[in-house]
Amino acid sequence: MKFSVVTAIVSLCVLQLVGATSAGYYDEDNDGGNKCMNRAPKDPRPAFDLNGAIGIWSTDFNPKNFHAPIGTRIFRKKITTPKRRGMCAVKARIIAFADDSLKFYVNGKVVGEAALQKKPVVTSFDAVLNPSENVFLIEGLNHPKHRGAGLVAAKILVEYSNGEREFFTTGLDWRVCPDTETVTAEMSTPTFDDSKWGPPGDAKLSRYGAGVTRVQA
Ligand SMILES: [Ca+2]
Repeated sequence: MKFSVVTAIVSLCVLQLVGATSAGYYDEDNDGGNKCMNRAPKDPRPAFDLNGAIGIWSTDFNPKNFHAPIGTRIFRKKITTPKRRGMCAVKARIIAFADDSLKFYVNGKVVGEAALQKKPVVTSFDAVLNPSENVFLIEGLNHPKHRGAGLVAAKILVEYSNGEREFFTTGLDWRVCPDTETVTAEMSTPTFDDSKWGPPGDAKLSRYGAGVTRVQA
């Protein structure tokens, strides 16, 4: 009886490991021969807010009153993270803030959305990552009902397979599309050339206050 219980526990652990791998958190085929340990971070997830993030928009907003033209703006950032034995990106927890709404894409898939509300909106969600190279797109909308400012901001908490974590945020190193309001699949490919896109402007996230840019841990 004792042996059976132990066997059952061991079998369950093996099944969980197989499940984690097949869920796509870790793609061995794309690992280039490196073996990444797939284990959860040791300590609880930290409190989560937008500290350190820069609110961005296209540079056609008015810096005197921060009013921006109505419409959609598309922001892009490819992030390449270290890939060595025991450390590849597994997943990300993301907090995102929008005036007035946004869709958040990771590697071409919508992973989160901040739907239009009466006030600027903050939301958080998780996303599965590729081991090293990931493309992030934010489709932000300054809605005709609300007008005024346009802004998106995000913090991306990358969790690595060895239990380490690292933050990335929106900033002036992101790119903003100058000539279309329509997201295409091509924009999310790692090889997409965004050199003709422009740098965004700093849309002053601090104007909104800390209370609206924080989610529960
Ligand atoms: Ca607005």
